[in-house]
Amino acid sequence: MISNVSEISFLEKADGRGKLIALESSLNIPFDIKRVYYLYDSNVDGARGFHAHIKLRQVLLCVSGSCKVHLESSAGVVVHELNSPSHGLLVEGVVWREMKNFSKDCVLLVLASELYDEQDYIHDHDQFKNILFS
Ligand code: T46
Repeated sequence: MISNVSEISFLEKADGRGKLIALESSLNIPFDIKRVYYLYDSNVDGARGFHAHIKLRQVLLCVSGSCKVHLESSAGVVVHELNSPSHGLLVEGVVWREMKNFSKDCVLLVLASELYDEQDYIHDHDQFKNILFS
């Protein structure tokens, strides 16, 4: 099972008024964006995620604050800190994710390639491992 995680940077349009970043399907986001959601007011001592997806492709970035994203794939577990609106993570294939260490002001923005589908989730870690190494 192929899984892939890569860092992705976005071009800032900066001028005397501040900064702007545009996220565009099939340009700087390598899929058609079908859904956008954001996690905010997350418990600073809490954790979210604890699942993998079968089909979903995502880009995750913090438009405010920071958090850590633990990603487990065939390459092992890698922890990424998201702390910039101009740097995100592209997550594709079967990757187990856990989000932790949320700052109080964290707004984690997620761009997704599919509409919400509970059937696309793997919540059982053993099942995830079986699929990953099948
Ligand atoms: C992911 C990480 C980064 C919806 O109704 N629509 C949606 O599009 C989503 C994403 C969730 N929900 C409902 C389902 C639950 O009742 O919102 C509630 C919280 O969702 P969940 O427990 O899945 O949240 P996280 O933070 O564990 O995971 C979410 C995404 O579900 C997941 O795709 O990769 O953020």
